[in-house]
Amino acid sequence: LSTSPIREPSVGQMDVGSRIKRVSIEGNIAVGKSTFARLLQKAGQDWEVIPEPVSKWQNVEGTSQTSASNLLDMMYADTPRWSYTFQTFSLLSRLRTQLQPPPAQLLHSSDTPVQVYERSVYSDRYIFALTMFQLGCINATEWAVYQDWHSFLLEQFGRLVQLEGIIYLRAPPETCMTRLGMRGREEEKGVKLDYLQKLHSQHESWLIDKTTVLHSEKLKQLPVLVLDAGVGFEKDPKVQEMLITQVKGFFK
Ligand code: TTP
Repeated sequence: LSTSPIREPSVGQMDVGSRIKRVSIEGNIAVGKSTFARLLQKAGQDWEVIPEPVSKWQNVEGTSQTSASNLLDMMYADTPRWSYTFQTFSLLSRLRTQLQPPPAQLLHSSDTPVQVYERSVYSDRYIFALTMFQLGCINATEWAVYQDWHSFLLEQFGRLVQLEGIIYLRAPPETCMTRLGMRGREEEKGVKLDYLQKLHSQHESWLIDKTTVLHSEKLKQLPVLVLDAGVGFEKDPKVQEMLITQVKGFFK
């Protein structure tokens, strides 16, 4: 287990407007973001985890005329038809969840309160929507409309969900493929290794090589903590402790 040799400023060195620091956990599908988020929650009372609203995507509320639908399933079953709709909805549901006011105990905590997001509005755009556009599953018009929505929503609300850092759980796509198979989420049955490889390269371009063209310079300068998630950490207390120590160092 090791961290990346890339040296970044720590979160604590950043000029933070509020006492609460916001950090997102990024990484490939099935790398273990939720497991890691739960670990963080257990390790620090001043850390609140905001889970990803996957269940909302699996159960989009119906109206009096329509029944509920599973948009995640629809997206995997007919990707070119549903990717744009999926990305627009995931952006909306994520923003709505992340805009909820923090619990009072977090605001009044004496230490450094941290909100941990599972993914962010940035991975929505620069990992998934961009990949779908590059694969031809979102057309040029849909991509333009999506980006327009994204930029507008961030102009309006970005300040309230602004990140001070990113934790990148990095693992080979083959490892993620194995973990994805083990968890057996019904909708993901058709996911192939080459899709995970593409998403992996997208994470690398954004968070390691910094070659993704981002909408803001500030975003490019966010500190990134790279953690090796290739080693299974779910059941190994020693590995967990090592990872937590690295995260605590990042917050100093
Ligand atoms: P992930 O956000 O990768 O969540 P996960 O449950 O795989 O995370 P982990 O196992 O690391 O805890 O993706 C959830 C599902 O939604 C996955 O099938 C990919 C899909 N998805 C998209 O297609 N587009 C998106 O923008 C997002 C955020 C997810």
